[in-house]
Amino acid sequence: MPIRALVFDVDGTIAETEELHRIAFNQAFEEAGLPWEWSPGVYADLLKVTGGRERIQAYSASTRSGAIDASALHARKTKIYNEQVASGMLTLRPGIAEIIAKGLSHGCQLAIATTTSRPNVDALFDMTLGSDVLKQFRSIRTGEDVAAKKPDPEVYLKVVEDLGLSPQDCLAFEDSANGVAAARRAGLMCIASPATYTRRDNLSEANRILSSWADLCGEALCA
Ligand code: XBP
Ligand code: MG
Repeated sequence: MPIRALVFDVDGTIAETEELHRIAFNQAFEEAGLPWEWSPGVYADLLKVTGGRERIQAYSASTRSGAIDASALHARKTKIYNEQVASGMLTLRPGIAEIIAKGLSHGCQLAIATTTSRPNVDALFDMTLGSDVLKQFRSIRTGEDVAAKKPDPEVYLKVVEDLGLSPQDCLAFEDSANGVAAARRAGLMCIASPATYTRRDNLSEANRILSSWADLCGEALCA
């Protein structure tokens, strides 16, 4: 079956973003006067809960902290994260720019299926491939567009519907077990390559696992 669309996760797949997310969460907690500091080890466990607001809620419930405004904390965290990204603190994972360029030159549709918030996607592209490249993505579905985040397939199903294709026509790029599960449950083929924070995830549901996206660079990806 020829592949007609490449669908990209963002965090951990396009770039190693999670350390910056962690720092932004901690800064938002400090500003709010909360005695919370997520270490890298704690954060790796917390990543099982997808979505920053949901992560804050889950952590708050586990520490029985009483009432907190998770939405306000998350909005502040998003602002801090955007400022950090805008100051040039992220680079793309090796091979990603080449895969996107190849998809475009072969007439393949491009799309994004992510749990993160839309401003974070815009900020990342602004500082790396540029907003003109992002404009060439036919569908961009983010955490704001879904009722249930990954591993629920909703975000992938929305992308496939936007593209007017069958799931079997689409190839997903993911770095985490939750992301692979979402893509596979939606019926997409999935290639996975673990990021630093997801290196211990079980990615065996993926059709193929790579140590680096650069391993794909010599291959034809789409029809
Ligand atoms: C990544 C996430 C996100 C980020 C934080 O999942 O779970 O929640 O950690 O982003 P995926 P927000 O790579 O599957 O999209 O704070 O914007 O939610
Ligand atoms: Mg990811």
